[in-house]
Amino acid sequence: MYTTELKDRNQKAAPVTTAAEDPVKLAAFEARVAADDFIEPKDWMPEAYRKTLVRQISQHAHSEIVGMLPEGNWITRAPSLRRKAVLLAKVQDEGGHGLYLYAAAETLGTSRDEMIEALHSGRAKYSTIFNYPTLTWADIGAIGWLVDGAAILNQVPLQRTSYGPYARAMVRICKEESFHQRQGYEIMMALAAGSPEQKRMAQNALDRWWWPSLMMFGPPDENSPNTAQSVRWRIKRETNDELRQKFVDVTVPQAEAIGITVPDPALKWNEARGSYDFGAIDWDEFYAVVRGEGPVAKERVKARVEAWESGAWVREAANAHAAKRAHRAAAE
Ligand code: FAQ
Repeated sequence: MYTTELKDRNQKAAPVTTAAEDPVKLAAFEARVAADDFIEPKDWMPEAYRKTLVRQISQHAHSEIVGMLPEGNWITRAPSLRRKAVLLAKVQDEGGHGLYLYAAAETLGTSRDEMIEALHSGRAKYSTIFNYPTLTWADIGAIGWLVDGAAILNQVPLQRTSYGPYARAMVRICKEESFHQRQGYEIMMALAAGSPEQKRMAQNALDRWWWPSLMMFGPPDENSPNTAQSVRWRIKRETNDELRQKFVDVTVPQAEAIGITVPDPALKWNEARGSYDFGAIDWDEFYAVVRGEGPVAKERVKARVEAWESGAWVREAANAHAAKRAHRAAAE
């Protein structure tokens, strides 16, 4: 459904450096990025590049593990054994994505504990989309179809992001997200072709998840403080608005194909642009959710903190086991 296509972009932005940075090293770094070389953990990099990567990758990792919660809510209530097994596998995949991403961020010199602490204390962000509740089974379809669909469009270009460990983590993640998107769409197809009540459920889920899905791509380019520099460093390969437009163009025909309606009266095919025009996004809502005021934001962070605290014994046992093995190995 989605292809691994890339668009080469190099937006204009002033280089961000600190006074202490060696201009020769900086020039060599910029040249490697411009030549589409991957930057690796032990390579020299500007501090601002490192900082941007830690910010983006750790936020991405947090999104994956917080993103397990809305769907986890439906594992015990999935309508059949098959649906339950598939959903279990999907939620488990998201945990794996978090793991690869935390590991990629660690290669930049930040520790897992620091990142987790930032999430728990509210200093770190995670995607706004996971602060909305999953009210019906159709929401599980809508998340797979729309949320994973949006995530793939954002992540396919990241397979060519300039930082090697992040790019490589994305390859497997994209394959799995592709399966997730299809399973979500298949749930929506089944509901949309079901009883009138099931079809209403599918429509209602689309009504509630459509606009938050468009917000996932971040603020409009003119209000995105990080995009220009990140595109210049080839951390981001496409801008927020470019990806959002792609998402609308690919998703509207999918809704039409199963007979449900995108809740946007302003949505209209624009022949000249070869794209859909769409209505205004409620950016006040977006910023409120970013500030932690989403409908279930407190519940999400509380669930993560509780999982961390109740899992302390596992970390202690693993550490004790590792220490015992190290001690034995040293004695041999
Ligand atoms: N939510 O200047 P920009 C998934 C913040 S994974 C919250 O445009 P940037 C899989 C942004 O951090 C979903 N905050 O920032 C799954 C910045 O604040 P900061 C996550 C947002 O970084 C599916 C400020 O606004 N995907 O769904 C959001 O250049 C199903 C200004 O924004 C990724 O993280 C938002 N939606 O662009 C799992 C992909 N948007 O940090 C489970 C990688 C913006 O300066 C179930 N990340 N902000 O304080 C990216 O591509 C970028 O970081 C963007 C934001 C596009 C998210």
